[in-house]
Amino acid sequence: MAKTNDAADSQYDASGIQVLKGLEAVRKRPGMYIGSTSHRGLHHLVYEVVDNSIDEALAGYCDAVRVVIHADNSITVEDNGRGIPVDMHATEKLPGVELALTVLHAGGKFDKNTYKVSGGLHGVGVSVVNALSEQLKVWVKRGGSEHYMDFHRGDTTTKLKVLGSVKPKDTGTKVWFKPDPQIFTELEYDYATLASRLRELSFLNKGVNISLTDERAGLEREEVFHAKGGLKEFVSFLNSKQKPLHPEVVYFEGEKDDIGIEIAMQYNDGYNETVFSFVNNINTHEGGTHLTGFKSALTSVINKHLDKSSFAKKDKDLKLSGDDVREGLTAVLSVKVREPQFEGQTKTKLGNSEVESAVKTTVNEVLAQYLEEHPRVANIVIEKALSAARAREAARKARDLTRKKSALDVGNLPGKLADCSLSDPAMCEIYLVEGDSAGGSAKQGRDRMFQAILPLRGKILNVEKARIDKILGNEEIRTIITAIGAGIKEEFTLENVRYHKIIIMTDADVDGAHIRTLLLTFFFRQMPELIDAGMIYIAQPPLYRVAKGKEEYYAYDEAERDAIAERMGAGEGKTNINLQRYKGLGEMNPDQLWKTTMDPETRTILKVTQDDAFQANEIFQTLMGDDVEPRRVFIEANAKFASNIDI
Ligand code: 0RA
Repeated sequence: MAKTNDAADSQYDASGIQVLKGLEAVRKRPGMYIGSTSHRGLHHLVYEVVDNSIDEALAGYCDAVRVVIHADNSITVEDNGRGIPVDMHATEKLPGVELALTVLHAGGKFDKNTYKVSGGLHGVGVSVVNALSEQLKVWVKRGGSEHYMDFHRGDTTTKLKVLGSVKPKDTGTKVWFKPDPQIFTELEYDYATLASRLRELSFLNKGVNISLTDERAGLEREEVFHAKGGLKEFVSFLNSKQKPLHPEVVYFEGEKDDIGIEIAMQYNDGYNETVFSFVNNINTHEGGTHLTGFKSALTSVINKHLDKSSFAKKDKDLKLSGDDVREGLTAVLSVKVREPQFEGQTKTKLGNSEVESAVKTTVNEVLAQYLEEHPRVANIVIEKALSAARAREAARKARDLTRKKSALDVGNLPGKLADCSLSDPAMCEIYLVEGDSAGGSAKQGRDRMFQAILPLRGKILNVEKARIDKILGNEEIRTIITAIGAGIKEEFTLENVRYHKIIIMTDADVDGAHIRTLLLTFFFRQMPELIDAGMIYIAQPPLYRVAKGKEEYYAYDEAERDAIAERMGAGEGKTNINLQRYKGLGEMNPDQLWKTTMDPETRTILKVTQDDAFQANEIFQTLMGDDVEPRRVFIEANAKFASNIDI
């Protein structure tokens, strides 16, 4: 590692973090480079290396990537690209491969033009993986030789050497690394998490073979991801649990103004919109200009087609909204942009304005022509959008009839809501509480200054299977929307959210897990911006109370309970220890609920984040779709919900 031992915090001056050179900075502030040092960051290491291989594929030099999870949770990533350069860099006096692995951001330095759009959410390069690995080894086949070197926590331990000769056309890079336990709090790789991202990459990079092998004892398995049809296969995969309305996936691939554009779409008979967008293989959760261009073109093309068609007479008063034309739509949009600007809460929103017009023009042209040439598909799409519009219209009329003000208007706060006194949303939180009795305790126990309580009775509607009119017809859901105050879907406005912490508090049993999942599904589908903004939380009520006389402690799992009991002398045969298992929130009195679960000084709340929208979508489909059995099995096995919904 570069010698920057004097690089302390004082060096973080106004001119920015660039002051710290070398990998010391990465080890000091790993979170800044890979986001987290737990599950997410651990997996990010693999993506960082794989992204480099995929870049080789994008540049046209690589068509196979192999990923192996070894028995000790170390990782190998191997590709058949050109191999990292091994020649001496003229000024830095180090071989290219050593530069790439020991200097921050060295990746593109020596090859800016051919090295394509470069993925990697943080774009940090393989040197970061090196810095955060206890050990890293690299083999490069290039120019007829196999080269090797290794590292320890970012420091070179074996200088570049030649191992032997290979056929000159046999080229590629193999990286093996072992994540550093000094850095990571989580060291176990999750096969499903890696598989999901690698599958996604194979869809996004047509024709590249990506294999994943798990060598860990008891977990042995292997999969090969390969999509000849690219996004077309992606959409078929996403729709595999749905009933498509037309057999063929609408597909387009091309280039405009130096921007690569690939789009695939297909309608199903459900009511959800599943539109994923990517920029340079990065999932743009928060959308951006490419998605805006796509959506506005879709709405306008379909409306234009409606005007021209024979539908126009009977539905001429209906104007299809964006939500209408996207009901039941599964689509993936992938663009390749040379200098992407990422913005937004999670830096996953594309800012480049030129991309909007390129995508819009392209979709306008291509889709209009497609609808002309495929009248049967066009009719199906328009029927679907019209029926969505009619449902929306009916829902609106029903609302207008039953009350003067819209039910979703904040002027009409629900009676069940015990609101807080403060009005600055940044200071305020709302607890969505399962059941009236726990709701009552929460109301008494809360700090009414900043904590609002909304008790929810019984199960809320499963939005995965319902259409907007039914969703809005459900009282529990309407109450939640009104209390939050920011609308849903297209009309959702983050600035109007009335509480910056929305905390789901359910019982620690199967029913509680189900209600929590229903609520998360609702937020995921109707207000995904809340998740991106990091405003959804899950309360952590204790499972046990351990008491002896006036002393009482709360435990959040069995191990903690036993440790506390041990400390109180359970092992010495003391019998006056009282162990209570809480079956529901209602068993706690207001004071206990405050102390254990609501007091910001002492409580733990888990923030709901969404690592992988694609995997989350699949999970919600499985959990909330028509099949009851997989849902039951999943919920019983995962009281803590799903591993990728990093809660
Ligand atoms: C810098 C320049 C070139 C390739 C690479 C890096 C490269 C890095 C990795 C990491 C994993 N696999 C990789 N494959 C390639 C361009 C080399 C050239 O100009 O020939």
